[in-house]
Amino acid sequence: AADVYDPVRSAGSLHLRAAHVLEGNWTGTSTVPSRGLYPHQWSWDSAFIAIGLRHVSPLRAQTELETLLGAQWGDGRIPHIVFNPSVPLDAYFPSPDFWRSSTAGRAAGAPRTVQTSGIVQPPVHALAAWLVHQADPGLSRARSFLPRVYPRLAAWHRYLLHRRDLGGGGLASVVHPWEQGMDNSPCWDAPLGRITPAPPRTFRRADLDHGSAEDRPTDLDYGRYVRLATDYRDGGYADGAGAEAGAGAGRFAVEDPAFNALLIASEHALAAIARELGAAGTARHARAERLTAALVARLWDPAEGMFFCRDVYGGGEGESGAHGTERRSPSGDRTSEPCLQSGALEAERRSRAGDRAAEQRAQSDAREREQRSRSGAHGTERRSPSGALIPERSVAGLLPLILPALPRDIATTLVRTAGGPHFGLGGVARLVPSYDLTGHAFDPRRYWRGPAWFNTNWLLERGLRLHGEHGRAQELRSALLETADTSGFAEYVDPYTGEACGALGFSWTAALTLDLLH
Ligand code: 9YW
Repeated sequence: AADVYDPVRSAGSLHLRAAHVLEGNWTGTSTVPSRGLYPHQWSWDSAFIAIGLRHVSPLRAQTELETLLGAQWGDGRIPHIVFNPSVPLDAYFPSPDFWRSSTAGRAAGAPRTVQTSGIVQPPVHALAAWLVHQADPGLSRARSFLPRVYPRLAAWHRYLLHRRDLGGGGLASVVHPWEQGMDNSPCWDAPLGRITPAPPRTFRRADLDHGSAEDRPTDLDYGRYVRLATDYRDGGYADGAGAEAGAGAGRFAVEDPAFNALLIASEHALAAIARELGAAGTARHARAERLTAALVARLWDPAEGMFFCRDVYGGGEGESGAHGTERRSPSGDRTSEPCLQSGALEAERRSRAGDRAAEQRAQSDAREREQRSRSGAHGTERRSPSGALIPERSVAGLLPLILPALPRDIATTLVRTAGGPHFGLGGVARLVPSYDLTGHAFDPRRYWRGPAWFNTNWLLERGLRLHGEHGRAQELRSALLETADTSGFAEYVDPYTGEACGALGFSWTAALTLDLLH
């Protein structure tokens, strides 16, 4: 029947339509995420876009990354937005006059001519550069693409691994929810709860001109985003000790599993680039493996079978947090998180069900995990602020599946968790949701609190293939292609129905569709 989706029949035209979306969003030097909502260049969007664009124009894909890297700061950071000077200031908030990069960011080496934001986004860039090179090595060599981008990518990783190791355990921290890319994820609720919001009348939300308010972050969250960004700017965008001087209203630092997994995958890609350029690359591979071990040590929760975010400034001595009550995080750390730790939740549920033995088991498991984490049983944690795990199940906690050096048992467990009740892969969910289907904050339409996104599902598809889960990868690939097609390349979709949310004709959705078609 005509209304049954047939991937073979539609593949050709899907390819053309995806390429057409990217054509329409191309500005001449880079690609906007979407014409209406996001009229500038976004950092991790550009990396995903380049990964798809390489199949239609390797030259444009190289240019996309070169334009972004052209706005890199002297300290190595790649800004999360590069502003297009021909777009009116009120088209997007926060605009260049908010970030004031060329003045407030001078000490950190912000560029003088181009205006940018001062925060970062996940480091997908070295991975993108390597994939773009591989699409047309001849063109890449003729244009010296890799020799030109390599030093910039290396400086970017140096910035993240040194200036942003705020937890002291070897991983990079994000200092703003926008940096992790999943703006209003429930993972940020507890650490954000400690931040005093900027007053609502001091800023204007341009995002509400384009998206429906029910799908977007709340005003209260927005006030906190603005406060954090203002404090960072007023501290000259300094990190670490310098940052604390500028932070008046509270501190935010989170080690996120997706951000760090992407950094590690990109470190493996940098090793491959180094080899292509005639160096050994072995030191970088070794570093990527050490980072994988640090990721497991600091963020893996064996009892929950997934990775969690670490709230670096959470759970400190005497801290009661904005919500007053101290709770236990998934690994038993103290946290000011408002919802119950899952071991405790399980004990409570079993107790209600009258299952005394299971209840005691759950309680003693929780105690054991607490002791393990207090005594630093994972071994590699240094003292300094180690914080607490945040007991919210985000898709970010599955994305380390993209890592080649992930221990086999962890990869197997992650696949099982993805297919279980919280994420519904291959079961109740059409695409893997951004947040726990059974979670207290789940909302199938509100941005990063439930809807499914194409970039995270594309990463999962890659991870499944990497770890030999070809059947599941194939299923997810088909679901992605079908949903991209039927949703009009939506920004994100309802994870159950695939119904379109946010902007249509969204660049990374089109780009990753192209990549899956190849
Ligand atoms: C915003 C551009 C960006 C993405 C982020 C996404 C959203 C910007 O859009 O943030 O104004 O909310 O959360 O991941 O890079 O597509």
